[in-house]
Parts: sequence; C-alpha cells; structure tokens
Amino acid sequence: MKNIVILISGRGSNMQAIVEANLPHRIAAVISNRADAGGLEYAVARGIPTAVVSHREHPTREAFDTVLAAEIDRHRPDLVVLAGFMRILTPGFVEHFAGRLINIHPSLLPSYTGLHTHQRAIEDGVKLHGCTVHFVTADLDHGPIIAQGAVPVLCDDTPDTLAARILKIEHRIYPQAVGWLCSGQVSLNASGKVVSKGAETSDGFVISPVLE
Ligand code: NHR
Ligand code: GAR
Repeated sequence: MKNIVILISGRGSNMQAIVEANLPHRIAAVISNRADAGGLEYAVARGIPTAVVSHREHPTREAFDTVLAAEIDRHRPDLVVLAGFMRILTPGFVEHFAGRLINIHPSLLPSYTGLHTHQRAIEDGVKLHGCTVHFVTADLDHGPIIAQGAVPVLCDDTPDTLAARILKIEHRIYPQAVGWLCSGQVSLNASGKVVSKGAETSDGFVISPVLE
C-alpha cells in the first residue's frame, strides 16, 4: 500500500474527492499552510492525521519549505498531492520530492498558468477550458502533464459558473490520476516524459459549441 500526503490551503474538495475514491492506498496525512483551511475539519472527521505549517511563521520561503518538507517526510510518502495548495514551492523542495509531487491546475496547461485562470479564459473568448494534473517542477505550472479534462465555455459564463463546471471534472480526473500513479499504470520516465501502460484510447472528443 502506498502512502499519500495531501497539501491544501482551503476548502479541500479535491482532497475529499481523493479520500472518497477509496483508493487502495493510505492517506497518511493532510497538511495545510493555513490553520483556517476548511478541508482540515473534514480530514479530522475522517480520522486522517493533520498538521498545519504556517507560511506566516517563517521568514523566508526556504525556511517554510524546509519545515514543510520535514513534516511531509515524517509520513514517508510515495506521492505528495497539491490540492488547492496556494504557496509557490522553492526549487530545493521540488527537487527533494522530484517524481512524486503532483498538482491540479484549473486550466488546460500550458494555457493560463498562474492565478485567475477562469477570468482570463472568459476574457479571451476561448470555447474550451479545463483542468490539468501535472508533476510539479521548479518551473511554475510547466511540469510534465499527466491528465487533462475539458469543458465548454458558455457565452454567459462568469468565473464562478466556469469554475464550478471545471471543479466537477477535477474531482473525476484527480483521484484517477492518483490511482494510476500509485499503481504504476502511469509513470515518469528517466527523460522526464509521462508514460502510460494502457490507460490511453483514441476515443472521445469535445467540440464546443456542439455541432448541429
Ligand atoms: N511550486 C512550484 N515550484 N511549481 C509548481 O508548478 C507549483 C508550485 C506551487 C503550487 C499550484 C499552482 C496552481 O495550480 C502550484 C504549482 C499558487 C500560486 C501563487 O502565485 C501560483 C500557482 C499555483 C499556486 N501563489 C502565491 C505565492 O506567493 C500566493 C497566492 C495566495 O496565497 O493566494 O506563493 O495554480
Ligand atoms: C481547485 O479548482 C484547484 O484547481 C485550484 O483551486 C481550487 C481548489 O479547490 N487550484 C489552484 O488554483 C492552485 N493555484 P479545493 O480546495 O476545493 O480542492
């Protein structure tokens, strides 16, 4: 059984989706950089060990990341999952967890890296938007892509309605991607490329708006 550590900063709905997927792996801990993260209560109620490492109590990003890495390492994780975790991580931290650190980002990367992705997609008038599960590297939101999900963007969408549509897809692809990585069905090869044993098919497409 693999050990998974999940990092959150807020409500933790992706964490919840991963917990409720009942994967044959142990959620060893949920760690937040904010004591008021809503997701912590859920984890406590499920009997999952929790910890808070507050970025505000550390003078530099390096100091915060050193303490955070030590807290994560106590749980001997095979996989570290960022689920709405909002602090940019230093190259030293990323290197320490290389190949076992993943994130879900609310856009079809490499489009719309960074913050406020839904607002920017609406402003640009794109017809498809979505979410991406990727390995975390020092290059923000540019690590190797594991899985993506797309949704239509509607003419009257607001950032909130679009975010809600995408969140549903996040809750489906993130547990799946965690499962694939833990089972070895999907992995990162020595050249830093994501390789898949059989999870791929050429079926399925999304056209937006739909054809008549
Ligand atoms: N760290 C590295 N090195 N590489 C990545 O790809 C990372 C990362 C840390 C977090 C998640 C990412 C996202 O999915 C993520 C990917 C926060 C910010 C940010 O600007 C940017 C990207 C992501 C998460 N954070 C501000 C900061 O100063 C704080 C913002 C806040 O607290 O609201 O760290 O979008
Ligand atoms: C999710 O939509 C996730 O993709 C996004 O924040 C939300 C967290 O929701 N992540 C980022 O924007 C990272 N910068 P959750 O806490 O309910 O999982």
